[in-house]
Amino acid sequence: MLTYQTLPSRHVSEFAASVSEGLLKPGQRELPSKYLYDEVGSALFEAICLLPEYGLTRADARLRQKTYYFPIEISPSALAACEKELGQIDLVSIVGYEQPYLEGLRAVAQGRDEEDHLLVLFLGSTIGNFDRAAGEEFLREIREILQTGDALLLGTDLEKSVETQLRAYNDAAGVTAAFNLNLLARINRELGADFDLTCFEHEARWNFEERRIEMHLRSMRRQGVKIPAANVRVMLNEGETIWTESSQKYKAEEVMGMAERTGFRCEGQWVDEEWPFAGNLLIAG
Ligand code: AVI
Repeated sequence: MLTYQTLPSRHVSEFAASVSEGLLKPGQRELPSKYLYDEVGSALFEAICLLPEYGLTRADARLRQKTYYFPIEISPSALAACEKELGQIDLVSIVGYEQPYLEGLRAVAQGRDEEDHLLVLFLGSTIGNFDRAAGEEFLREIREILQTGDALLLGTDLEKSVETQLRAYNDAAGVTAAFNLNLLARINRELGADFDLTCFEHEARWNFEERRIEMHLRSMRRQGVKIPAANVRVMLNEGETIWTESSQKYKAEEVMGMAERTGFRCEGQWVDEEWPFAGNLLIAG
């Protein structure tokens, strides 16, 4: 008997439609990386941030200073954890927005007083999870919401040795593998699918042309999968992969170019000494 978790039907049908579209795509099959972050995925991502191989988060934190915070987050568990953690810090007032980023930012911007200036934080190199063109478009949309003189502090992971980058996305303890495989487990839980997780393996690749890490799930044998809530059946060949996430890596000067093309000027750039990662202070021009 199939048991589905009860979720709002709009959520299930959007998820099912994305899964169906991605898995039936000709050529490279794909699942959108935003679905990696359910409750389990968000907890695993927290664990990833503590891994010795994954230097991004510590680099980001080392470059950061105390600030007031309006967290915008689609994962309710991540938002609650953030409010709980930061709510205890003196002089930090927190109002959480459980919304997609740009919607939340619009709401914050609309609620401000005329004389208030906004400092927008987009940290942890989350921009890297968009492909380069979409990343620029995202910056452009942020710029449209801001007023001249507002600021955006943007975290961007920088290119480093391929070996180090691959280790960051294929850690020895297997946390990133669990994070990636949880996407299939989520499809099983929420869409009643029958992915056999023991027949897939996590793979991290460096794409030299696009300068990004790609996470894939490799089918270890020829196998069929049913996803009832998406009305989909897929046959996967042995060795075929499903592409689940990309993390673009940047050159420091490339970020300045992106800023200029999207209506910002780069006022400051701080690069961490232990892990090439840049905190970029962009001012809306
Ligand atoms: C959220 N994002 C910036 C992480 C990254 O590095 O692309 C997600 C992640 N995927 C695997 N490890 C971490």
